[in-house]
Amino acid sequence: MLKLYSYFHSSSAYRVRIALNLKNIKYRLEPINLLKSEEQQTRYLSINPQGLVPALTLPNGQSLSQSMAILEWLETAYPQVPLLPDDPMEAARVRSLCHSIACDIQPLNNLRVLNYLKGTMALSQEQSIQWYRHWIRQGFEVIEKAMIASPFALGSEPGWVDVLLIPQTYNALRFQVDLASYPAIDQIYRHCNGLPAFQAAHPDNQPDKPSA
Ligand SMILES: N[C@@H](CCC(=O)N[C@@H](CS)C(=O)NCC(=O)O)C(=O)O
Repeated sequence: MLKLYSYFHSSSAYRVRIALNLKNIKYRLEPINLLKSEEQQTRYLSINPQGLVPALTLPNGQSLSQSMAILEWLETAYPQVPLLPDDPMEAARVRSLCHSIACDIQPLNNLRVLNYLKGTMALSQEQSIQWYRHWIRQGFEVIEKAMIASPFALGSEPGWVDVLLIPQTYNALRFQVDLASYPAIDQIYRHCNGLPAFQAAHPDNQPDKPSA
């Protein structure tokens, strides 16, 4: 069985959880506690030398890292429920939107970046939160304008844009970014969160979520 190394709050792991669920692929969850720096322990570094979640291991022992590479592999290995359009131009547009989240928002707000800002750069908690919101708002301004379909980002079926947008919107709400300025994103978020594949991937429903 596939094993997904995941942390309940990790938006990158959340993407892969959604994609696996949408494709009805069974997997075993292997929690990696980022708050205990388990991603830096030797055992995990042998699976992903970058020390980031997610990672996916195959039954033959091979491992994959980087959520976008994992999503690409899932499209090839499990094509039955496609999450990317067939048309090359449409698929490129989807990748472009996804990269605007995966390359231009999330890396600026990653835990190690926030720790560096608060530690080495001596930013206050409030300043680091402003930083976090700034990059989400800047990204969402553009993504909002590209959301011209419903109920999913690209129309009647879920796809990669939803797979990336829902975790990023969850993070926006965690940091009190008001979605009133992004009504299309808000609508897609609400719609997806009503569906079993997205619910099962939600941070609140992960076995490694600490009990209150
Ligand atoms: N580009 C990577 C990003 C992975 C990433 O940043 N993971 C975060 C959680 S969302 C992480 O493991 N952070 C641990 C750390 O910063 O030490 C991907 O898409 O998989």
